[in-house]
Amino acid sequence: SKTPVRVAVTGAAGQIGYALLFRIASGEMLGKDQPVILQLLEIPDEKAQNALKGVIMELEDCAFPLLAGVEAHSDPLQAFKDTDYALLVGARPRGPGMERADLLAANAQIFTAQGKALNAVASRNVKVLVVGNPANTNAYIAMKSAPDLPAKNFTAMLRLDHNRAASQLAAKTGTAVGDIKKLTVWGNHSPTMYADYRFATTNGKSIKDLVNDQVWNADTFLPTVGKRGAAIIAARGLSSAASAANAAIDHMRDWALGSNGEWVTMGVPSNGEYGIPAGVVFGFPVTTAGGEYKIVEGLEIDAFSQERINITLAELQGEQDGVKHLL
Ligand code: NAX
Repeated sequence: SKTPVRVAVTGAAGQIGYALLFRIASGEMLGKDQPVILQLLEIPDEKAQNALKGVIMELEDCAFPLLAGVEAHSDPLQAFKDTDYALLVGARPRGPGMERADLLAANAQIFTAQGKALNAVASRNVKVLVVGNPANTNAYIAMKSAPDLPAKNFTAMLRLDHNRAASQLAAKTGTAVGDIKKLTVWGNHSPTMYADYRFATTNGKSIKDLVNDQVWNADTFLPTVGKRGAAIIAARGLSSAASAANAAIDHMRDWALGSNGEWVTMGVPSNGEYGIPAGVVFGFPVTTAGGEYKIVEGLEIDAFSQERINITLAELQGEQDGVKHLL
């Protein structure tokens, strides 16, 4: 059988962690033939470490045949040792009265330290997914703090936005969500993201032609996808967790195992594609194969799309400028 791979997960005792770890351990992320060792990180706080112990007891009690080991850590230098995959879920949430700049600064501290730790001890080919918000900027910070690792291996999660958009389009067109192809979400994981179905098909038919309603696109579809996280908080009293964990699994699985030619959305550092300045971690359409992603190039950007892309890019550059002095 295959040699186990190491998967680090931060924020492992949080609610996304609780929806994520069991699926990684059951083989849904890296394949049903791939043993994994989970290297879990939580803050040193006693309550968090105790909660982590409880999660580990439950992982043990699942008796997953693919789970070759579980470790609990409070130091990223230990949690990231030799890790092949790192899912950075833990982040500082916005507290009452906290300004945006404070939030950025608190997270800059976390992701600078974690980027440095990855740089020091992780596998030289570690694949990093940042889920913790602000996800794109946190991925940018970690990437900048890990100069010895390939920048392209630092990615941010836009897949939840992608999946949310797919589900809205399936409902609108009365087709199965699994039949939707060539959808993408540009930009920042925030309400400014631009879910773009101009190239998308369902059962091979153009969704743009089927919908044929630009007012619905601008006034219903985009706000529904953009505010979906808030709608879930309003309904559930808690932020999305199972769907976020599912998107993290989708992102990593497709990156590791390939998308079979299908488009998926990943937040990845730009090389200048579509006029996005190099280094900005931006949601792009990508295809994946052989453990690598490739940005889909050559798509036409119309005036409406350019305007949307400019808005989400400006927001990201604002975040980036807000942390520059801390890097
Ligand atoms: P929880 O508050 O339930 O869990 C977060 C956990 O992270 C806590 O147990 C906390 O102790 C831990 N933590 C905090 N700082 C840490 C650090 N420096 N090292 C290790 N662990 C640390 O939040 P949860 O609902 O699980 O959400 C986690 C993050 O995902 C949040 O930042 C959230 O905003 C973000 N999300 C991102 C999404 C995306 O699409 N990119 C969607 C879902 C989610 O909102």
